[in-house]
Amino acid sequence: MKGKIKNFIEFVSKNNPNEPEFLQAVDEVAEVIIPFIENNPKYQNKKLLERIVEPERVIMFRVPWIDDKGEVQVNKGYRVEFNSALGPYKGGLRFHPTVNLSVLKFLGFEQIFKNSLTTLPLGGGKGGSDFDPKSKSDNEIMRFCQSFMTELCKHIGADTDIPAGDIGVGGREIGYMFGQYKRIRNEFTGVLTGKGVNWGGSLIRPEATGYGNVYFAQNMLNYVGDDIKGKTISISGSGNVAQYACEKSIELGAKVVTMSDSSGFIYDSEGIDTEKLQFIMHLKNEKRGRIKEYADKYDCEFHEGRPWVIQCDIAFPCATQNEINEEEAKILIDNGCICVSEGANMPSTPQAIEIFQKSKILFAPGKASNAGGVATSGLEMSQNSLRLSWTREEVDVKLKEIMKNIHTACVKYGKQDSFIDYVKGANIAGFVKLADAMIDQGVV
Ligand code: NDP
Ligand code: 2IT
Repeated sequence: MKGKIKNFIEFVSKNNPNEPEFLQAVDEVAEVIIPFIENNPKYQNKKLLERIVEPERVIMFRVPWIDDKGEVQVNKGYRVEFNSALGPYKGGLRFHPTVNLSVLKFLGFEQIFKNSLTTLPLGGGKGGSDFDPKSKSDNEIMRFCQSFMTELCKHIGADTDIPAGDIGVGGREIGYMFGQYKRIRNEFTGVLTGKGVNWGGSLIRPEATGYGNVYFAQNMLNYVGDDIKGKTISISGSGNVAQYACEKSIELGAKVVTMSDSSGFIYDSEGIDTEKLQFIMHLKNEKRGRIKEYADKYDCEFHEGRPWVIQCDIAFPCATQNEINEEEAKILIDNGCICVSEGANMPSTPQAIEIFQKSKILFAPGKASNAGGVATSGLEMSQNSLRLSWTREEVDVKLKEIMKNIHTACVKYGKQDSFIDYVKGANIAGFVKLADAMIDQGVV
């Protein structure tokens, strides 16, 4: 078995040179799915995994724009349309200087399995640009988004490919891109999700990834007779996912002691309360400032680096990929951490995951625990098609139900003698639905 997995990884590596993040994501899936296929003849001799690792289509384009000084700038634009067996391509857009094909292929690949887990009719895709939105004016952001959409609008559509937000892409960027799409295509459709609630967006979509992650953690804890109430929580990041993971954690009676950005983290031993969280939301969403300003205002600790050195019962990594390494995983375990639920995509390195699993703590991979965001995007698409909007409560009930169902699916396929292997559970549950659809649809 080890040989089969090794051969497969070598094959993918040879076909996709210089794509370490993509390979990391494929490796995690292959370790689980190759043995599963070995035991299930139905999935053999169809080259299913070989087909899944090859995107159906990759679009790369030039994004020229003019900055406030009148100078021409050029960025790279991408959309990876990975798999449409379960529905139109669906997944976010990331604007960050670290964006490249490897990063977007890892995200698109993860998205296929995640979207399958949501139980909604969603294929997988991802896109973005190496554009850095930091310290750009609103006008520069608008001109960039318009140029980006001028090309992207040729490739997407409400029944083809429906992008949304991710790092560096929030309500403001979605608004500018939607405006340009509508202008060029002369169509008011649900071509993007994460739209403003006045023009087709869904209530709870901004909250959904963070809330969904907390719901997933609560499901894991409840399953072993525990509860989030009274727990000390460490969160990384201070963007969309982190903010709403913090809000829901506070609401459910936990104490959140850290948040971070790329400069460092704040440690508030008293706990971040609702009022302090409002300060962070204003700081990050309106002022676009640095998290250090929180430490200055509330007179608490600020440190460079990542928050995993702080004692916590639960960790919610909500910033970016590979932000918990082996050493940090050991520190978390030594400090008594009992649950890690990934809000970000692939925030734990493979070595860190191994530590968590050996320690048998509750560990949820992002494709399961952060699926609430894209699931609520799916609900936004449903509302757009119906041309009506559901209340906050209606959407929240559906989100909770979806997270519970994902948890149940993970337990079904991941149950071991003494713990639940959520990595195995999520990968197999995601794969089965996808593979069945691919078999039904023939070799395409
Ligand atoms: P935001 O842009 O709103 O926030 C990102 C946060 O992470 C910021 O605090 C940012 O700090 C920090 N960050 C980003 N890159 C790095 C880095 N290289 N090193 C350290 N810190 C970093 O993004 P989101 O909250 O939307 O996304 C966070 C994570 O959640 C990503 O992994 C994303 O893929 C994932 N995700 C998002 C979903 C969504 O609906 N938005 C859905 C599912 C997953 P700074 O401001 O200093 O850059
Ligand atoms: O990683 C993700 O799931 C997202 N960034 C959200 C994608 C979406 O289409 O809502």
